[in-house]
Amino acid sequence: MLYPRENDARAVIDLAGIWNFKLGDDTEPGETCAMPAGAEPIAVPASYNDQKDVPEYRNHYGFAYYERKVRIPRFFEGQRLVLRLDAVTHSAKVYLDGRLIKTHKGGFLPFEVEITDLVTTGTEAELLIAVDNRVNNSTLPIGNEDMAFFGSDNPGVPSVEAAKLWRKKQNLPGFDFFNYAGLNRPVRIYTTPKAYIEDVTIVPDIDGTDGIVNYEILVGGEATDTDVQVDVLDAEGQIAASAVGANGKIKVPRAKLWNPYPGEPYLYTLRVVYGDDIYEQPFGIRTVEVRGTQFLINGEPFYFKGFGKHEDSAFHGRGLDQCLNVKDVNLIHWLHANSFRTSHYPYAEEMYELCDREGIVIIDETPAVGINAGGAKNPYEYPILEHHKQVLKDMIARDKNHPCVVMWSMGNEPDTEHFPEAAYDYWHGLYEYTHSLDPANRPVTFVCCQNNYEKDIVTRSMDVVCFNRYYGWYNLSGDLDAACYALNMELDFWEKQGKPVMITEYGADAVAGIHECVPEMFSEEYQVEFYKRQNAEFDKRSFFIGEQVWNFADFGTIQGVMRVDGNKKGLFTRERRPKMAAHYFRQRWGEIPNFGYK
Ligand code: BDP
Repeated sequence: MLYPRENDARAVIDLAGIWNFKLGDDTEPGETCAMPAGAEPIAVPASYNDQKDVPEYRNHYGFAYYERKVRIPRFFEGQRLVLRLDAVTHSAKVYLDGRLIKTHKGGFLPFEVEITDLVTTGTEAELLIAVDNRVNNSTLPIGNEDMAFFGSDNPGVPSVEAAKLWRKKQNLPGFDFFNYAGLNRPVRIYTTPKAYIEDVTIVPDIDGTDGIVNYEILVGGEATDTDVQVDVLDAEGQIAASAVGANGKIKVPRAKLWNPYPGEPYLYTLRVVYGDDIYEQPFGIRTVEVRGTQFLINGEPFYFKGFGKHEDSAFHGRGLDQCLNVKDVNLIHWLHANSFRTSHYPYAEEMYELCDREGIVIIDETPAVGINAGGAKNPYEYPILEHHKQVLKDMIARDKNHPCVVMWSMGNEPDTEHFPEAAYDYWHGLYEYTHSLDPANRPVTFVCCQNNYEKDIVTRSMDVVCFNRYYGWYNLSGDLDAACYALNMELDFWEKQGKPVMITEYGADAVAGIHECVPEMFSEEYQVEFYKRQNAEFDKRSFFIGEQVWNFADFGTIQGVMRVDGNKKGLFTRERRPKMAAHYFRQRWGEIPNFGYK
């Protein structure tokens, strides 16, 4: 799906601003819907939860209603009009003048609906969006209504069933990040001519010093007799190569490659013209490949230095915050890091555009988190497979052209121990499906859970082994000697699989400001020691291709006995102040090159 861009042929109306808002309940609205009375102001895009300090906003369960008027200017007459919603978390029902025009499931990917025939230019229409924040065993991420992951649902009385009678209905997510909801990303209306460019796919390659641009253009709408014209523009806007036709292969002589920062992340633009329509798609010329135990970018062995992140900040919740994104990218540069994983859902498209431009490498992850009931039941019996496939399809359709995206992560920490065969069938099937979806055939992985890796038969079948481990924190707590011993046992195991291996989460909570001479858990010193000791082990292993710490910054979580004011495993606080560990990594990563370290 193309990102909405303005140009000589297309206009975009951004519906950001203050909307009318009203909390509902878990009753699903039907084919028609009116805005409930008593609306309150709400900012869009942003999560609603922290915009008003009442428990009803914070802990809401069910539908919430967003409403505003939209007016399509008269001079848009004759254009095709599309309403695009970038992320409605977790599901949406969209109404225009009270009539249902679109439903969508999944809170982290865009969807759109053509409204050309549903609105009259020069008059006002009412846009109403009903947003459902509930998570359950059929959504991604998973919420398990019988068992909270980080909260406690044990009422302390003999009958859990009885307790349910007086317990308020609530989301019990199978993940620790706060269940921020609402219109988290932009809502826009864009125009195209009636005959339009529907999709652009670019698969770059390198041939000696030349760049190869394989492209495919999909067109839609009214038939025209004009052909598709494509130009490759260099960073100065000069034409570097051209072609005619809806698909083909273009050679860019002496191409400049896209390289991770501090290398140059050079960007070209594919300018597509079809009849009256124009679309300009930025792209980079670079290759990605797994060979033996190495992960190659442009043929060179790359070492991942970075983190798992979250889209999370005060007031905005999970709402798009461009200022924070720029700040984070600059902090990533400050740390001499080169990569992150979009744990645990695809991020806003604006962040990928920034990372293309700034040369930051992304492992792109779906919201498939929480497929794990700790062995209590087989999570592969949850009705999620079709939705998971849809999410993979939509994520790849959205992100396939980004040079920053080098690998797909199908999900995070599922159960692979208690139902190993079911896990294999589920994840390996999806692995093949994901490969079939990506025209550029990037490496595919998922992130293995902190469970018994010997029983797990699926992680070893991925292109890259990605594992999360908390030796010295959740297990062997406070004992870094034992932690290193266990880590080495595990590294010995992974070494035998003959795959590139990286750690995608490890870390210790550290409350900024707690200092100790003898490092103990929750102090900044312990967090540094934890990393120093384990990094020293990683450095001894040649098949080990990267370290991504958990987490870039402290983040908001569900309340529960495991968390004091959120998850504190950040290198930075939630306000982006560095902890000692940030300074430690800045030094370490400054000495580790992007290429050729292993
Ligand atoms: C891992 C999860 C991550 C959590 C982390 C933690 O992948 O989302 O935040 O543990 O507990 O299991 O800090």
